[in-house]
Amino acid sequence: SITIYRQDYTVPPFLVDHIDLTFDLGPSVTQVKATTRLRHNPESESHDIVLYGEALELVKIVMNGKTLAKSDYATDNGELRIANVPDDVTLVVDTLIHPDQNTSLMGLYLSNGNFFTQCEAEGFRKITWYPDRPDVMATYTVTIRADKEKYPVLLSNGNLVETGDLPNNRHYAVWDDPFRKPSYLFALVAGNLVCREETFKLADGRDVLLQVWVEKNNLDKTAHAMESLKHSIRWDESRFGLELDLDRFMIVAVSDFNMGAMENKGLNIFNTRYILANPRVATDTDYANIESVVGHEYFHNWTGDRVTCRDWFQLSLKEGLTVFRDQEFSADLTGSDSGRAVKRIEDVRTLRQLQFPEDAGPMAHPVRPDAYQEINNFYTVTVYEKGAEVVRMYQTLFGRDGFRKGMDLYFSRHDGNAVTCNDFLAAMADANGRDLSQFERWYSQAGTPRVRLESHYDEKERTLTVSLSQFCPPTPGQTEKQPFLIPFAIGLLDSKGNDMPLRLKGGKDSGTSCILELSDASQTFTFVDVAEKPVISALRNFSAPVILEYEQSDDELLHLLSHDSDHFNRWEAGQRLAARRLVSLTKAVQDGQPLTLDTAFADAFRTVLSDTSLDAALRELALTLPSEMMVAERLDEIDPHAIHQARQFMRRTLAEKLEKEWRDAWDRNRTEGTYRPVPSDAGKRALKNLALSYLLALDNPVYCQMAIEQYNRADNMTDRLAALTSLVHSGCMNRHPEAKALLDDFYREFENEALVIDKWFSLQATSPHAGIETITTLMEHPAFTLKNPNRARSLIFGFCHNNMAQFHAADGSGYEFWSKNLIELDRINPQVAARLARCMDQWKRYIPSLRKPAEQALRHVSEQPLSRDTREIIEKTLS
Ligand code: DPP
Ligand code: ZN
Repeated sequence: SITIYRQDYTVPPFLVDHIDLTFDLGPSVTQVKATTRLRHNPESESHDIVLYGEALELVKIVMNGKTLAKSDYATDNGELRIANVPDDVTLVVDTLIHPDQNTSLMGLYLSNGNFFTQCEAEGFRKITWYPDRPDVMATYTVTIRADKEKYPVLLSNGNLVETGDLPNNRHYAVWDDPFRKPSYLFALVAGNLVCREETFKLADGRDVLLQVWVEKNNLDKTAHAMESLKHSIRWDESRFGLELDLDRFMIVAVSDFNMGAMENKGLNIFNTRYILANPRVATDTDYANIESVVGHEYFHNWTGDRVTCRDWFQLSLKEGLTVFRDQEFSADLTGSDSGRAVKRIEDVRTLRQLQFPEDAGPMAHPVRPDAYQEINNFYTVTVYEKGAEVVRMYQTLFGRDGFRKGMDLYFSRHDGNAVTCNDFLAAMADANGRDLSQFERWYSQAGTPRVRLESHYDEKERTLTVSLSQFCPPTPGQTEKQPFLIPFAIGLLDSKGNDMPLRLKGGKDSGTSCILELSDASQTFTFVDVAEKPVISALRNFSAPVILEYEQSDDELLHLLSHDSDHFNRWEAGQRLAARRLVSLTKAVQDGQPLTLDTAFADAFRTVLSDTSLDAALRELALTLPSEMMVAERLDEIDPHAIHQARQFMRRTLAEKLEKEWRDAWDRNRTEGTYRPVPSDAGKRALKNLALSYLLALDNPVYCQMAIEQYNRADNMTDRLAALTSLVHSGCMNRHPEAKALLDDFYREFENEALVIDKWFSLQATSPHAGIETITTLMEHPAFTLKNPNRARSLIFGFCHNNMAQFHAADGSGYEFWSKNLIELDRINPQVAARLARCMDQWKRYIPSLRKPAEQALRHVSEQPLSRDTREIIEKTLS
């Protein structure tokens, strides 16, 4: 495969002023006519027009009125080049495409008989030959013609300017988008859909039309998405002064979708999973995800659409920034400090669980990658979540106001343009009068930096010296790293647990929390007037995406767990206490030693569980043990079975020792009245359901019964699904026929709700009791299909990604299952397959007995004909 390098960027030889697109829609054949006005780019030395195309049937190309002969252009590897073209040209390109054969879900395709498009990153080239690159921005006029009965609704970006009837029961609609946009933001939807709509008043008094389009049977699941959209509009107005620039904003839900959602200008297209909700079918987590994804796509209207990326290496310019914005949006909407902390903890958990391993594995890449073979493979947690952490650090360094100044400058400089990560950095630097050249390393260097903390308290001088040093391990292609600029938030607790006033030597008072700026390989900071030996609260609120190496004693961690005013670090202290023990328990399992858990630890958990002054949501987070993946991250060699046993042991022991408290938590956190997906109620449900899952670890029929009753009485999906999941995952299900009947009951009840059936597959696929036979049986279920990404993910990814104990079966059957399905999926949908390929990222760290079958499975896959997407991942994983 060809590797594309960031350094090779050249400006487009021709720019597009306007494109006229006409679609004659048919499922097996669609005709596309593209009329493009091109103009030579004075910044380019080339006079060649370069168009990109894939899986297109070219009918003809007409340039300035003259039909081109085959000899007038050259085609090679998806490129069509017309050499030595005059400065101003009009190109008319006629192509045929075949939506019903398009299983990749890129370009124009069918889902449940309706037409949809997905063009990011390079899907537009599956619609017509075009300079399909983000730095070519044009206005669009789109005419859609289709059968009136089958496709009553015809949508595209911008404003609807004309509709009418055509012969043969066909009709048409014309849409005009006045905002210049790159082709990846183009969208078309045609089909039998209905919408919830509302007129909404913007801050400047303008009325806009908001619509959420779905299939008819889903109209009763659109209220939350609409509410979320209105909240998003208000929030962007008040926090960033950014207004909706259109008269009409549409969201469409589609069941077959590779990603979460897509920010096409004025016509966002969403995976149904991030739109549809009512209490019967959606969990609290679904509600929260919908709010954040609706926000995310809406916020892209400014950070992504109005200011877009110059090239795909700059992806994090829009994604890191927009993830940061959606994180802040969700945090602000909770309306409380503890709500903000809950959101922060969840986001950091995702980063550590998914991004840290990526940064330490074969696919490690900088937030702004230097090279790729297939750009779809770089829609990663590094670009998104680490990218968001990088943006957050500007805010940590400059404060909310300084950050806002930088944003304002960014828009005033770049509105309407395609720019780079460095342009964003420059806006932040200039608005705050600061040289940020060192900060740029966050974009260019891969890997998770490690920060080591050592401290010394001088009783006589009443000083505390804090030494920080940083080191970033090598990553593929980057052996040496330069020091990063790391904002390191710190606080000091006295023996009573109170925050101590901080004063740096030679500096002024810095309140009770301050940011140390670590910029050298190592640096020492001295605090003066420190009245007693403090307990250090380090890296408060996770002020930088680093791994902190600081050995604190159990006593110190227990002190932080009970008293830290920084909610994040209270949670962190509990996680560190638990992780430390999980690592030793794992070693004990491996050495055949007896497993024990100390009373001090159990007591600390008891105290948190019983502390009703703490929000239920925070308690739930604190009492959730680090995942198996997190434990694996702390070990040089991964022994999945030992890790699983260690964690199960800890869960069971905490269940036994805290049985009474878990019971109380289950009893006292029932929510009153009708279901509301608000943070306070959701937190209670989370704690109650965590308690239930601990109690079920006790294998006591009383608790099985309790779960069965919760299932039967539940008036919402959160409680119902939690009860069912606990029954299945605890093994209760296998011992009690009454419980077993519930799985079938659940299926029958929700047979017509695709998203709930996904949950049904996934809860079984992730069960520690689900061996390869269970999974194989599920694969044969009539409701299973590889073609629908959500369904494929629920079962196959559920098993391969989220069922560590079973996927890593000693006989290699899990890996064989993986390779077989990967190969099959790759023929259908390369983008989704390449995600599945990532399950083996860590194979070189497995224990030797697993490394062999893992390598065999990888080699087997690499010997097959593969898509560019999957090939890139497999080769990097093996190298
Ligand atoms: N740009 C989309 C998103 O992250 C993904 N295609 O919002
Ligand atoms: Zn995005």
